[in-house]
Amino acid sequence: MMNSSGVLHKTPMNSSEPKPLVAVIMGSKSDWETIRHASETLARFSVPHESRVLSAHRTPQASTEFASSAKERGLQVIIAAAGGAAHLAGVLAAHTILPVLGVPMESAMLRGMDSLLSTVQMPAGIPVGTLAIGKAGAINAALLAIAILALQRPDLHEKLEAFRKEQAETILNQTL
Ligand code: RP5
Repeated sequence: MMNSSGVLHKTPMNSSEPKPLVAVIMGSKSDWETIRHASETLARFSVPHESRVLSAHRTPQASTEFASSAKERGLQVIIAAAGGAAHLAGVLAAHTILPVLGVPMESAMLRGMDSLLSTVQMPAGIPVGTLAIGKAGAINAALLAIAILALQRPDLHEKLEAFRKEQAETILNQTL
């Protein structure tokens, strides 16, 4: 879990908290400012989730161990955010059959095109569902994770319907 000040926790702070269904993994703490929007969206829908830093390159063993045990820990969807040589989502996907949603981070040098291409161009057989670069991708990864959970959870389906309705009404009521 990661608290509001960005401090990372590997496990829920309180053992009475529900087990996380979604993991929000990021390649660096520097990604938090963007990927926190995924965490906030999951929280808005009251979806239990955990957030932590794991790097395909800097912590390769911990990354593969996390993905290999994710399903048995009760996780149902993994969101993976990384920038630059963004191999995190692909590496996690290689070690689990859970759905992995990749969010390319906007990089300083190439504005996220490097992140996008290295996340999206997976070889056939190991899928990563890749979202947009940056904040929109972070929010949509969470919404897609919720939609996946909603296939078995009518309460989440209803919340998604309500969210869409509210979003449309907000736009239609805008004044210029
Ligand atoms: C990637 O390198 C991370 O996902 C991050 O987007 C980027 C830069 O990381 P830092 O150098 O800020 O830790 O692995």
